[in-house]
Amino acid sequence: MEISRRSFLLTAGAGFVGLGGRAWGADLLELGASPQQLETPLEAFDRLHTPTEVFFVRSHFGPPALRADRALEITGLVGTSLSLTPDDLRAMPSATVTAVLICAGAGRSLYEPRVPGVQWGHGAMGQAEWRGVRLADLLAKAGVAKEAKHVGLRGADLPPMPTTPPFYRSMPIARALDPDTLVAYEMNGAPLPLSHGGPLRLVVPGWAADNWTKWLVELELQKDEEPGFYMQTAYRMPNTPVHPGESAAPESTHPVHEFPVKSVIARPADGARLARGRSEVVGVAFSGHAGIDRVDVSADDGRTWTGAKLEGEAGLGRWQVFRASLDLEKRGDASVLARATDAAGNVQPRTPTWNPSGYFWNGWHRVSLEVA
Ligand SMILES: Nc1nc2c(c(=O)[nH]1)N[C@H]1C(S)=C(S)[C@@H](COP(=O)(O)O)O[C@H]1N2
Ligand SMILES: [Mo]
Repeated sequence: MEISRRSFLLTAGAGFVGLGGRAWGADLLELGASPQQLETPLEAFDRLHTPTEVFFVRSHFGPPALRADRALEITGLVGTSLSLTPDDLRAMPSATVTAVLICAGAGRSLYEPRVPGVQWGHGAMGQAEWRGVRLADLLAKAGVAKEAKHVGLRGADLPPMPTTPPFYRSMPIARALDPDTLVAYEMNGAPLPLSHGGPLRLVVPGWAADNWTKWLVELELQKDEEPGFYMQTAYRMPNTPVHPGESAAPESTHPVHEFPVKSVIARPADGARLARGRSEVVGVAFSGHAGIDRVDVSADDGRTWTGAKLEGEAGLGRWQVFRASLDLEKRGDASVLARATDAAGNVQPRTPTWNPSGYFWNGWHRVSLEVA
């Protein structure tokens, strides 16, 4: 794996301007070039909204051509098939949610033994304010037939070869009707950039990013789950732990939906050299099951913990910033850990259970330091 620190200017966002035009000490990290896989530098995880310029980018085949007026078709088991342009959506009542977008493979590189796939560190995540139309409103407009149990989700991006399966997904109708499920056209107050699925993408707070279809062109109301590789094979977890080298039978797996409770430290940075004394620890914490209840930090490998202060609104699939002060008394090597607990009682584990696709790594985040 090669990580370069070249500058990647993404399409227009919230116009974050730093000294000398440079907004961040570190730019997006390139984990793949074709298609682009870009990871957010951890220093950005000290705030409620991740600036669009440093928001991670991932897709299976790369973006389709930019077409700001690309229509969305609503088809299948509906009263009336619809074709709606982004302007049609903008003319409808809008809804706004602040929610975490996290790749199911975030943290994959930390599993031992290693699992094939993009070797993400902690940066395959971000939180944005998403604005769009409730999917429930669109479905009501089309009129959903009783037999419809799933919504097929298709994007405009196509695989490189006809033999490669397309990234077609579906979601159960109940999740589609959740008032927080949106078809978004804005991210952080600006039109959704192409790299993040513009003009239209799905927003599914609390669920992993594979459910957040980008470049959305078709919603098909159907009886069954979408067939094909990206539903039946990929994005599934074993129901009971399997050992490295083993695989689970498809019927003893479940789809990757709610992401587990997790926290990530933005500061101090791994490898930092700090002066002896009190040091501030800042980061973000979230869960796909419930709001965050508490975050604790430790400077003694988890023997004792200190409660952190939480900032922002608590909510399922929404991150809060945590802040704590730790006394680093001894000179030499040190490390700081963070551990989040959600309101449903889920506690971030020291090490998560290994799984064959390396999904949902949510172990305690450890940063190693030198105290001088
Ligand atoms: N149409 C389409 N949507 C997609 C994908 C894709 O390949 N094609 N990748 C998914 C995955 S795996 C991730 S992690 C997120 C990444 O969203 P981002 O690039 O806005 O961060 O998009 C999701 N939506
Ligand atoms: Mo992903």
